[in-house]
Amino acid sequence: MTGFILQNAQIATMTKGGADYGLIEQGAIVVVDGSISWLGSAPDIPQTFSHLPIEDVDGRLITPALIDCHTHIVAGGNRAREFEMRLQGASYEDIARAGGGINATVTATRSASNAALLASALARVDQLIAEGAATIEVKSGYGLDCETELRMLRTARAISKQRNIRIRTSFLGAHAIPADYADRPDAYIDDVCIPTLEVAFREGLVDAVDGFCEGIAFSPAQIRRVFERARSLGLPIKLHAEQLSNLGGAKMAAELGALSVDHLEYLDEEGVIALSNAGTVAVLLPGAFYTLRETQKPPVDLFRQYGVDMALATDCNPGSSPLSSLLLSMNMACTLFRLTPQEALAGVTRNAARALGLAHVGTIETGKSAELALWDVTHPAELAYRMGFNPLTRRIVGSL
Ligand code: DI6
Ligand code: FE
Repeated sequence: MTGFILQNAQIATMTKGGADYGLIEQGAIVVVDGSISWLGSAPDIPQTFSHLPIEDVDGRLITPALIDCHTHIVAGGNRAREFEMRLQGASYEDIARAGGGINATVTATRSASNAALLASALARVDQLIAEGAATIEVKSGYGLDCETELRMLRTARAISKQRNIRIRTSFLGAHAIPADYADRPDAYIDDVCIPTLEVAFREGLVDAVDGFCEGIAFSPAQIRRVFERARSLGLPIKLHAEQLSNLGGAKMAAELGALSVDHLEYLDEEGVIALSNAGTVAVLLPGAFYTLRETQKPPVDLFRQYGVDMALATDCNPGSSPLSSLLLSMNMACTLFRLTPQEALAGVTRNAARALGLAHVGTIETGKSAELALWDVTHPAELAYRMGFNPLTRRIVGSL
């Protein structure tokens, strides 16, 4: 048995029901073979661990390693030109309808080499790792043809061969209607999206299935067909829903047992109740809200009232959220959506794990994987409070 003890720590366990971050002051964590074997007050460390090396962390804060549960981190090119166009008055939807937006990134992704796709993704992944992330969800959806969707998913898997990070992939074939199917979204779903899902699944490239349910993308009925195929393959589902308008996508996804529904600015109370009944996580994406200068806020008070767990993610993508900082996402969620710093930290740890269906990470508890972040702060609220400052001392991800 190999292991070590971290002691003289302030531990934000983030366990459910734990009052105020589940804090343990003057705490110790015993890590054996990559798992948390014990945690508590330093004087109580059991004798059986007395042979393990001890590291004094000088009163620093330990949290679960961070989890980014919604990214489009594999993508070709960038859309800085659209940023300029929006500053001159064009809306995100205007640009999408004129053939820009997601379809502009589709063109760039199709023409990018595998090496270029991986290199640009790794630059963004490294930013997240530098902030203590140990798990990143990565979506396809900028291929919209079989070959490029598979290349995106293989690139996502390749990230975890290059870096010490867990990657969870989501197949997002139903992200946008490609130009060659412009007026035939149903044909795209039947002829491209579902067959590509089947091929990707057989190659072991898919951990979950996502979609974009919106006026500029797919209807709930179209997404439902993709989800029914996903479920018959035994794959979990999640959905971009109610970002720009309320089409009822979140309710449909929740009724099919979705792990999460994401964005949700336009979700109504009926939708919130559907999430609550299904135990579906609400993933908030303040980077997209900020970038698009949205004014409609997600229904945070209703999520609290109905006990819907809120996760937070970067939505790292070249169009609506060119953001690769979870710490800044936390700050934005507090300032823009009025989350508490504790809710923000739960959003990138415990609830982000739930949004990905991962039971063994996201909190600091006996038996869970020892995936930890060590911070040079005196109180956990500091993580959400600062902007553009990274107090990470170290990431501990022994078991990955
Ligand atoms: N919603 C988003 O925020 C991203 N995808 C989606 O369905 C945006 C993707 C992009 O603009 O490239
Ligand atoms: Fe997204």
